[in-house]
Amino acid sequence: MARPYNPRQARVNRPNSTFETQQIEGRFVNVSRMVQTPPMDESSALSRLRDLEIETPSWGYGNSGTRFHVYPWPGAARTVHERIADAGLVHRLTGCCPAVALHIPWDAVDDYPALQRYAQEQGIRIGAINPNLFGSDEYRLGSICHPDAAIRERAIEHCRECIQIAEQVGSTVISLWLADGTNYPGQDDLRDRHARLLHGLGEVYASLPPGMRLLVEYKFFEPGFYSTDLPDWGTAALACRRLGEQAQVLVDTGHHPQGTNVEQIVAVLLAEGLLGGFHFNNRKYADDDLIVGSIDPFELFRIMREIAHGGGAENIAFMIDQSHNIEGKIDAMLQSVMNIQTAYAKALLVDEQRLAEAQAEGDVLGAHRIVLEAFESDVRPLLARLRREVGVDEDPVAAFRSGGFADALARERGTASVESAYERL
Ligand code: RM4
Ligand code: MN
Ligand code: MN
Repeated sequence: MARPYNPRQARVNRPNSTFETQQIEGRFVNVSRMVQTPPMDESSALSRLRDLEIETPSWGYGNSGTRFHVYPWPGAARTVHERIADAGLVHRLTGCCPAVALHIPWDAVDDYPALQRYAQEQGIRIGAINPNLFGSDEYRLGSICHPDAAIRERAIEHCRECIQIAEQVGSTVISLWLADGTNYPGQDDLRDRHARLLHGLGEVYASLPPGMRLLVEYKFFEPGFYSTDLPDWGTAALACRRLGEQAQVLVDTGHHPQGTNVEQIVAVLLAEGLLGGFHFNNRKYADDDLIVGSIDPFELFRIMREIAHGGGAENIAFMIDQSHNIEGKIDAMLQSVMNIQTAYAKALLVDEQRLAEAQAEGDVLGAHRIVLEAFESDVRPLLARLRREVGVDEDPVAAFRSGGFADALARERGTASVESAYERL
């Protein structure tokens, strides 16, 4: 039997919604972003592309591997200074990566202002500071959700230390991912863990200076295989709502179960003013941290379409979070950066006017074709023009490959041998 007709439900989010429903919606969502915009011309697309800044991760420049083996890469960065230097090279080759994210204590130094000066010498700045709440024996049962209050306090203290580091290097973003979780049903009390989570995040939030944001990252599994304490965007959003305006959600594109509609999460977080930033990478099965857009470029396009369409991109931190097991680090980072630009350029070409009309007319496949048209456009000439205008090579990967950089780094740094956790036993 057909469900009874509910006029309010039928009107929600339709262009002809009544004043009453608009008011109800307006309390929660930013209705102004629904205003139609004309199709974008090339120079507007270029200026939006020029504004797109991508932050690369220090940990993406070093050797990394799986639990089976770490294959060393000739010339891979070994120290924080080498990681920053590589991020600087990526910026020189692409013209759009002016910041590098740090992971503490992986990138810990004694003198942070000196490290910031070093980054400046490399032509970049230090971006998000990532507290590391998993790389120490005491975190076996969690960090800020640990059953022992003394460990929880140490974890919170580490976050406070990271806030101070951020202040010293002039960064305005703390990017927090918790490895907290459990492996077996019954291992710990889920509601108690949630309470500890909110308390711990509250303590960290209270230490933020004005103007600094706390980006809360979620992940549905790993290293916890039964539960993680921040498993999804909903839990992260609930926490951020409680914390206040300086807390926003960080979407790592590899942190969802198979088949999740990531662009819809992005759309809702944008509408709610809760999208703080991204960790871009690509996945096939798990948290694979592969090159952005390498497995599913259409998903990347759909995500960037929400950014292009929604506006407000200036407040979003576009960060890469990937690690490379069998490939060259800098080459991989360049390919990720270029893939993000490609997806964004295509997303900017969606004919919003025609799409809104097709949607209003209920032209299901007409609307779909308009989105596909943009995805199928060849944006290489547009990106070549962008790169010429910012003074870099039209193909940064080709420039890296032919520029002798890899050989020079391999000569200078050699090939470090790295052992995996198993091999150390
Ligand atoms: C996690 C998560 C974090 C990253 C670590 C290294 O899976 O994505 O953002 O800092 O890996
Ligand atoms: Mn991440
Ligand atoms: Mn991850």
